Formats: sequence, structure tokens, C-alpha cells
Amino acid sequence: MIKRQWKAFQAGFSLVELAVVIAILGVVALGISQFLPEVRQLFSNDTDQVRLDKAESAIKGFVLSHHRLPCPDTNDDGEENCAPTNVVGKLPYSSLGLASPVTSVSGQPIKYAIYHNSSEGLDLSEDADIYTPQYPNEFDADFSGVDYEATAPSGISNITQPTATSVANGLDFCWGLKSAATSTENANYLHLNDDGDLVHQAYVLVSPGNRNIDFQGLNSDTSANPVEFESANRNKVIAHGYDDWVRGVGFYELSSELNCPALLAEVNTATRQAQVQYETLSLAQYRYHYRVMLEQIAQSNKAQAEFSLAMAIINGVITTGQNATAIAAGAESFGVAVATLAIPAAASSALAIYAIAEAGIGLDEANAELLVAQEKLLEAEAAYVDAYDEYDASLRYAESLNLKGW
Ligand SMILES: [Ca+2]
Ligand SMILES: [Ca+2]
Ligand SMILES: [Ca+2]
Repeated sequence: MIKRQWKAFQAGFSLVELAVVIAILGVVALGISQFLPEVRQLFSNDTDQVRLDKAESAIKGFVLSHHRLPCPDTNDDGEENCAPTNVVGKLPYSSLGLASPVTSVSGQPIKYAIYHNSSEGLDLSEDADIYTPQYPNEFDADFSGVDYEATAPSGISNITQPTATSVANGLDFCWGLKSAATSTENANYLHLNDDGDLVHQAYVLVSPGNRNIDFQGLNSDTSANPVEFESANRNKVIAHGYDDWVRGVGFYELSSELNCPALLAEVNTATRQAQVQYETLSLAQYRYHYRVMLEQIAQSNKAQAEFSLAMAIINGVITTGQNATAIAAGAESFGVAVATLAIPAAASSALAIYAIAEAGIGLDEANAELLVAQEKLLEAEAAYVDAYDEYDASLRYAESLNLKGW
């Protein structure tokens, strides 16, 4: 009896249990079917995020070869459409060198938007020359700092600022990112809305998702501000079916990926070094001209000493009443170093001999001073030429970095 009752209980429980299980399975199946695209993607290598990664790599490749962002495709032919007003469109897959459009897993096109700041003329899709290093001023070989005429030593001439400045390359794009990063916040330019905070982006990619294949919320085509997009962090599950994927790439992030800080720093360092060499050269040039002046003064002092000596000899001759031959002999000595000068016998007066000796000593001293001045002038000239060559080399190096770009 007890056994039969137990069996009946067992059979009854199984039916109830079965019904409950079926009901639960039905609810679960209904729930799962809603999230089926996400569930499928969990087990697949081909997800919207992977596709956005692919788009991002293609954009980076384009930037490296074109020094600008690709423009959006606004007429669905895969080619970019560049105009200042074209800031939102589709990814220009063909211009990026891709064979087919980049879509979401369910086949919807990816939306692509770029930063364009009209108030500061900052268009990251424009290959413009907006960066030129701060080169030193032109070096003027015609020095006028010391009031003495002097021609520049051989090999020294004017060094003009590099003329090939209008070159647009990676440095200009890096500079554009830097300028954009420091620009004033403005809702008219591409940004994400992160819980009310406006976060500017260099470019934004949006996949509409696979459960609700529309662009939703701020990503919607009918959104009031077409350059405003949802934050990449917006919760997908609890936000009423929102399933878009937003990939925003900020100025600093892109700048860092392209190695911009190091590139700009390298050019800045080279330009600063050229500035230092320019200052050194200017100082060397001043010293050279100063030494030219001192050498000319020493030459003039020597001429004066020679003249004084000649006059002392002539005076001595006249004092002792000698004839014209003796005077000529004295005059002949004009310009001859005192060591080789014989005091004329005619200069017999003690006063005259003393004056001639004094003048001779003066000439000796003037000659010695001239030798020192000439030696120092040679040193100053060598230093000037060295500084000139070093400045020229440092300027060429800075110029070569500017021309190279990345
Ligand atoms: Ca197009
Ligand atoms: Ca440039
Ligand atoms: Ca969606």
C-alpha cells in the first residue's frame, strides 16, 4: 500500500516538475534569443570590436602615409569625400585600401566622424603646413657691432633661415593633434558625451550593433547634434536594448600611437641647439671683430712709434748741425726695427741720444704689442670659423628633421 502510494507520488511529482522545467526553459530560451547575437559573438573571433580594430588599423596606416585623417565617405562609394563640412559619413574603405566595406557582424555599415574645428582652422583631414620649427634669425656676416671695418674670414658668409619651410608632413599632423588637444571645448566639434561631460575626439567609429541594428541614442542619424556620440562606456545591457559599439580615439591617444611627443621633442631639441650655436657664433663674431680692432690699433701704435723714432733721429741730426746726408740716413731708418737701428754718430748731444733711445724702446713695445694682437686675432678667427661651421651644421640638422617628418 505504502509502496503504491509512493509510486503515485513519484509519478505526480515528475509531471509537475516537467511542466515547471519546460516553463523555465521557455523563459530562458526567450531571454537568450534576445541576446543571441551577443551570445554568438562571445564564441566567435569575428565581433564588432574586432571589426572596429581593423578599421582603426586602416585609419592609422592612412594617417602615416598621408599625414592626415581620411575624410568620411558621404556618398556610399567607399571613397572619401573631403570638404570642410563633411565631418560625418561612412568609413571610406576604398580610400583606406580595403577591398570591401567594414560593417558590423550583421552587415550594417560603420559610421565614421572626424574632428574639424572651423574657428581655429584645425581640420585633421587636411594635409596642411601648420608647423615650422623656430629657427634662429638669419646670420649676417656683415658685422657692424664694432666700429671698425673688417672683412669676414674666408668661408664665412650669410646663413639664411631654411627656406623649405612649407613642408607638410607627420610633424604638422602631430602639431594639429597638439593644437586640437589644447583648443577650447566646443559642442560644435566632434565629441563623446560622457554622462554630460563633453570629450573631444580626433575621430569616432560607431557600429550599430547586431541586436538592434539601428544607430541609437546620440549615435542616431536623427540626433540633434550629428557630431555628438554616446560614450564608449555606455552600458549596453540595462540601457533599454542599446547595443551600439562606439570607438572614440582622442587627440592624446592618437598622438601617442604615432609617437608624436618624441618626434616634436626631437625637432625642438635640435632647434634649441641651433639657437645656442647661433648665440655662440654671434659672440665669436663679436670677439673676432674686437680683435681686428685691437690689431688695427696695435698697427697704428707701431706706425706712431716708428714716426717718433724717425723724428727723434732727425731732431738729433739737426741739433748737432749735420748735413742733409745725415738727415737722410736718419730718415731711412723709418720703419726699421730698433734692434737694427744704429744711432747716428752725429747725434752727439746727450739729450738727443736719450730721445732716440726712448723712441726705440717705444717702437720695441709697439712691435711686441702688435705680435700679441696678431696672435689673438688668429685665435679669434679660428674660433669664429669653428662656431660658424658648428652653427651651420646644427641648423642643417634641425632642418633635416623638419623635412623628414616621422
Ligand atoms: Ca565617397
Ligand atoms: Ca611643416
Ligand atoms: Ca544599435
